[in-house]
Amino acid sequence: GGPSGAVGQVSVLGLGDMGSAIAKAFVDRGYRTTVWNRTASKSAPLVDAGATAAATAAEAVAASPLVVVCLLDGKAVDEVLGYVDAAVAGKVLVNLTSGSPGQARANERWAGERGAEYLDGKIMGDPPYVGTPRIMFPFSGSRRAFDAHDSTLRELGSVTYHGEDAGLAAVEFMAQVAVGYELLIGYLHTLRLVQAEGVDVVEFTERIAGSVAAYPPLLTQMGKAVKNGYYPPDLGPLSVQAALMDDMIGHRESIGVEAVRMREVKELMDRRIADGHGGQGFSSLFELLARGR
Ligand code: FVH
Repeated sequence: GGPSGAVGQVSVLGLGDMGSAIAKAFVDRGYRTTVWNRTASKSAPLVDAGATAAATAAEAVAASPLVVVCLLDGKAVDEVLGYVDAAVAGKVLVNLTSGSPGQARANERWAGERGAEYLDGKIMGDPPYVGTPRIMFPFSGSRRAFDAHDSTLRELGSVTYHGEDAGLAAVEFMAQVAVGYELLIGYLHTLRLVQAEGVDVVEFTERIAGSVAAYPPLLTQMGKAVKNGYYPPDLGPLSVQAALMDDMIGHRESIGVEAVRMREVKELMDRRIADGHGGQGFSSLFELLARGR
């Protein structure tokens, strides 16, 4: 450990549910941790655990070579960094706040102008999992800064590095969350069908959870098809799939369950077939999505 016996020094700005969990993880692992929060009372539990509370955000930034920011949103980050300003010189600034790739790139420019290095990170998981492999932290930005501090960052959970473009962690986060939401809205919508037919939704869910576990090889195959622009008949030829989709739409609507997304998929299939690609698979719909409507 370092001079104070600490394994390292880190400052954490923002002690909400997530920020507090992050600060606590560092304290518990022997880091000399300085904390700051707009509402100062939230630092009390961390001070009890061994952290040092800074009176201002600038003091917290000055206290450590590595500064982790975990606030509500980009607006909060802009506000807090606004009154930290030049104190970031020479620091590695790690922003874990949710936000867009554009916000991350703007933050990196802001840091660079003040002589700081910038890492953007996103958090896929909830506070109780901080410090376990169950929570994922994609990072992007300064490779040097990441290499210098990755052992500290890895204390928080499963860490991946996505490249020097500071926006790439946000890209990864938004894409991962988007796939999740797209899958989950389809699942919820299908529960409406299952329930309408008098099937127990919990028992159905246990079965579908098993089915979804078989999807990774299919996703891998479809990813390669999209990358190569060569579309084997995954899930069968579109000409066969389109007939099935008609049946599924007809059934759903016959029991009063809307089929809004299925109708969108069917329209894409019909267009792809009309373009002469009825022998290709579901992944070939990407060609229409790539061109937009
Ligand atoms: N909590 C979760 O499960 C999710 C998991 C995935 C990632 N998200 C993101 O993590 C960021 C922080 O989320 P959080 O859960 O810690 O959020 P809160 O508990 O609401 O704490 C918000 C903190 O932000 C401070 N704050 C808000 N506005 C300002 C501002 N204008 N100036 C300074 N600080 C601000 C707030 O301070 P206070 O209200 O205690 O004074 C909290 O410290 C977030 O991006 C999630 O999307 C969490």
